[in-house]
Amino acid sequence: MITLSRRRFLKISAATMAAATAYEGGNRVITHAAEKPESGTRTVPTFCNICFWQCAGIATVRDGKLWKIEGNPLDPLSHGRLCTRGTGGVAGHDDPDRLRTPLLRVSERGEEKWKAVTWDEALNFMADKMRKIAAEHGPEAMGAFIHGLGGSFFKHTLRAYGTNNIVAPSGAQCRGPRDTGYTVTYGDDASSPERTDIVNADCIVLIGSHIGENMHNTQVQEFAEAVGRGASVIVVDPRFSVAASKAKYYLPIKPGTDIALLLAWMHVIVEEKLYDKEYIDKYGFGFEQFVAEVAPYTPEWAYPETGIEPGMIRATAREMARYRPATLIHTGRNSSWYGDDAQRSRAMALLAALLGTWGRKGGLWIPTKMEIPAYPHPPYPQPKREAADNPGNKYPFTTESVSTGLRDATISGKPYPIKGWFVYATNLMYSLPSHEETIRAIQNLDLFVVCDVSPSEIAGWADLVLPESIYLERHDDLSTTNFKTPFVALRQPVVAAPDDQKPNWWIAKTLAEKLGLGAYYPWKDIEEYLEYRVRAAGLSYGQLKRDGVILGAPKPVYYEDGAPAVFDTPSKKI
Ligand SMILES: Nc1nc2c(c(=O)[nH]1)N[C@H]1C(S)=C(S)[C@@H](COP(=O)(O)OP(=O)(O)OC[C@H]3O[C@@H](n4cnc5c(=O)[nH]c(N)nc54)[C@H](O)[C@@H]3O)O[C@H]1N2
Ligand SMILES: Nc1nc2c(c(=O)[nH]1)N[C@H]1C(S)=C(S)[C@@H](COP(=O)(O)OP(=O)(O)OC[C@H]3O[C@@H](n4cnc5c(=O)[nH]c(N)nc54)[C@H](O)[C@@H]3O)O[C@H]1N2
Ligand code: SF4
Ligand SMILES: [Mo]
Repeated sequence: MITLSRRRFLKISAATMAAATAYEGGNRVITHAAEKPESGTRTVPTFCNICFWQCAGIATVRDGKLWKIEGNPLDPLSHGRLCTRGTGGVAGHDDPDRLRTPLLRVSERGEEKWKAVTWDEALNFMADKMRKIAAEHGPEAMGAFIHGLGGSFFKHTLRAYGTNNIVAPSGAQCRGPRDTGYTVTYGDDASSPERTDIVNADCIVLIGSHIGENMHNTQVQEFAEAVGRGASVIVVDPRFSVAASKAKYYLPIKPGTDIALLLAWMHVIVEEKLYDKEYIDKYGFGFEQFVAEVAPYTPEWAYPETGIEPGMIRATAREMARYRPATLIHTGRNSSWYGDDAQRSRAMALLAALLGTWGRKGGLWIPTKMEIPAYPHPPYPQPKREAADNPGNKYPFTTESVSTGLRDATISGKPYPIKGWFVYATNLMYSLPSHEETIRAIQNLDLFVVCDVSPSEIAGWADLVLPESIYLERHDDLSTTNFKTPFVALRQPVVAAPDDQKPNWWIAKTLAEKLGLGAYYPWKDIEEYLEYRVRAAGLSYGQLKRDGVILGAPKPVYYEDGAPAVFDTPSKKI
């Protein structure tokens, strides 16, 4: 087995850096010759990037040094409180291990020998190789693995170049099966952040979701509140999680047997007629077939499967029904677990429907979003071949790209060869199953570029490593995430990047210009882009810069308040 040596990579990149710039260690203060060192305290609103939740925060700089970040009280996600990872985010700025300058490999892949190069050299190298790949194999032969909001400008450049082979961990590695399960049931997915009305729920069912440990800020705050007011909590987890320690009912299930429990719960709810008949009559389709399907799955049948006693299965089914529709069947998030995950999520979605909780207060709200027009750009060229990650629609129900599928295509050369990889903010060596297969795929590439903030394991394999400035040193695209309240948040630089790191938008734009695709970036700098978009939505950019967050007019999020009950399924019903 080929092992990864992050420590060696670190050593080399640090040695390269020593030659490239004089780095003075952890507490470097940036001063430009003519300027006086900054003194006093100032605050800058921005939003967090340590996870995808995008909580808005306010960062403080004291005497020119990044000091701390706290929640922005205007933010409906954080309510002025960040999680411990979010408050720790400032450490990224002074991280002595961070990448500092573009690095070009000077040896074989897998051997870690690098030279520091300028951005011009780095992006010329990348653009030349991308042109060659497009000429020899077509632009679709360039693939990308991109995680998070910071990748949006790279996606733009890659689409302008002509490839549709852009994948993300959200599909095969994270919430893909869940969103498939909910989409086949309701015609819409579980959303991100999840549409979970924890704050209004009287009964909360956590099936493989360890709120508190997974740190999703809004959910943790709402869960603490719900526990405080005595909501009934049912936790199903093989492991005694923190959430389990707060539960009224804790069901230590055998791993991988959730579907058996879910079928038995639904059996009890149907048999004892505890379901929401009115809701099912109005929105449901195929209820008779459903009743017949769950008939054999008694709690006695589920007991040896799950290890949960029949009495406990009945008691918890009744508890859920007792509080409906304010019973929240939490959708979970990461669901790429055992291979039956989409069906497991589908069963959870159906349980929620049986209790009439989708679109209901205390259940699963209907997301709203601030609509912000895009900055106009020429249309993308139409790729000549279908995306390589899901050939022949092998996974017909997936709502996301398939990251392992792009890797398979790179190994097999089928449905066509993939010759370039661009990897942004995802550490494939650890997060994609089987790093042996990832290494095999990498050996087939003509170009392999990684953009990261730190010398990740995957960066150790790249031909070219692009160092990004951390989120507290850059602008990004606007945050207009799905939520109960429409809002927009701005990320803006708090401090300058300490070395030769650059923001994603600058790298993506400069690369596009070198590829002759400058027409896709008709703006001079990111603020021109952001200001255009904010104004086009009828909002004030000045206000957004000052406050960090602008709330939109509230929209109904429950059916009873007028949220539209639309199901984009073949039957137009649940
Ligand atoms: N601290 C921290 N927080 C994070 C992340 C992180 O890396 N660190 N990652 C973020 C990301 S990307 C995501 S997607 C989320 C993931 O967070 P979650 O969506 O909560 O998912 P998991 O962490 O995969 O697992 C949740 C729980 O499922 C339990 N479990 C395992 N097998 C079974 C089973 O067969 N049945 C049942 N019922 N339970 C089972 C586990 O014991 C665990 O407690 O967390 C996010 N938050
Ligand atoms: N065995 C196992 N595998 C899993 C999971 C599991 O529970 N167990 N969880 C799965 C899930 S749910 C997910 S979402 C995936 C997540 O897997 P990944 O997508 O790999 O996410 P992270 O591990 O957070 O790695 C993020 C990378 O981005 C870099 N980074 C951080 N900030 C920035 C930035 O601002 N700019 C740039 N350019 N880079 C940045 C970090 O240095 C790091 O190298 O893993 C999946 N894989
Ligand atoms: S949940 Fe924590 S890490 Fe994630 S965006 Fe919010 S504060 Fe940052
Ligand atoms: Mo995830």
